[in-house]
Amino acid sequence: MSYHLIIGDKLHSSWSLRAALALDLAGASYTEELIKLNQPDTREQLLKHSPTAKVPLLKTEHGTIADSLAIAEYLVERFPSASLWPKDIAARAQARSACAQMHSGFFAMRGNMPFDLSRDAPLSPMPPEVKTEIERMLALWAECRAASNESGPFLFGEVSLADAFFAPIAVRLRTYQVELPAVDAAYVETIYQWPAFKVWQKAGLEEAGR
Ligand SMILES: N[C@@H](CCC(=O)N[C@@H](CS)C(=O)NCC(=O)O)C(=O)O
Repeated sequence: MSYHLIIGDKLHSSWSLRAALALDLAGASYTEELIKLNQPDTREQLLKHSPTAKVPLLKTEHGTIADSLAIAEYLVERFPSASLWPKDIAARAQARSACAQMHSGFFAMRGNMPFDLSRDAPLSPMPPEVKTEIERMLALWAECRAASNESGPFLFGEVSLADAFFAPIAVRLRTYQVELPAVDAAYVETIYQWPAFKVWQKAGLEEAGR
């Protein structure tokens, strides 16, 4: 079965990036269709595929799946041998919890630090609620590391869906030049060295004419 992923601009669509990384982790073969966001006809184009009018969308033999988290869980079912979540049940529970927190929260960071792969400038001034959320994010990442018994540079040791969900945060921390403790700076670098991320980043920067 081949899948068809509908995404927004790679430069700007953080939720699309999560789904693409999840597909890469699964080892799924898929085709890709990019709908430019913030255009006069964006909504019309998106509505052709889903009443959500949002990306990412994954077209499958089981219908069109809307929402990055639902896409991720579908891939977990379809590619059981890919171990998309950590193998240990406690780590897996914490990985799911962390992704759900990302999915339903961190609105100050998301709102004040729009995702832009080409950015290289601090957020100035940084609103206190953003600072608080960055601190909470780094604490959450520490909770992930503490819950893992695997070794490796990713949040739960070996790469997992958690890293797909937090890759856009790594991008925000780097592109907004947030000063980080060494362990978090190393994690951001790990994301930037992830081959699937590099492919996306290159395409995103090309969209920006870089
Ligand atoms: N909760 C959704 C969020 C999807 C979302 O907000 N996507 C944005 C792009 S990153 C979108 O499609 N916006 C529609 C628009 O800009 O017109 C998910 O996890 O997939």
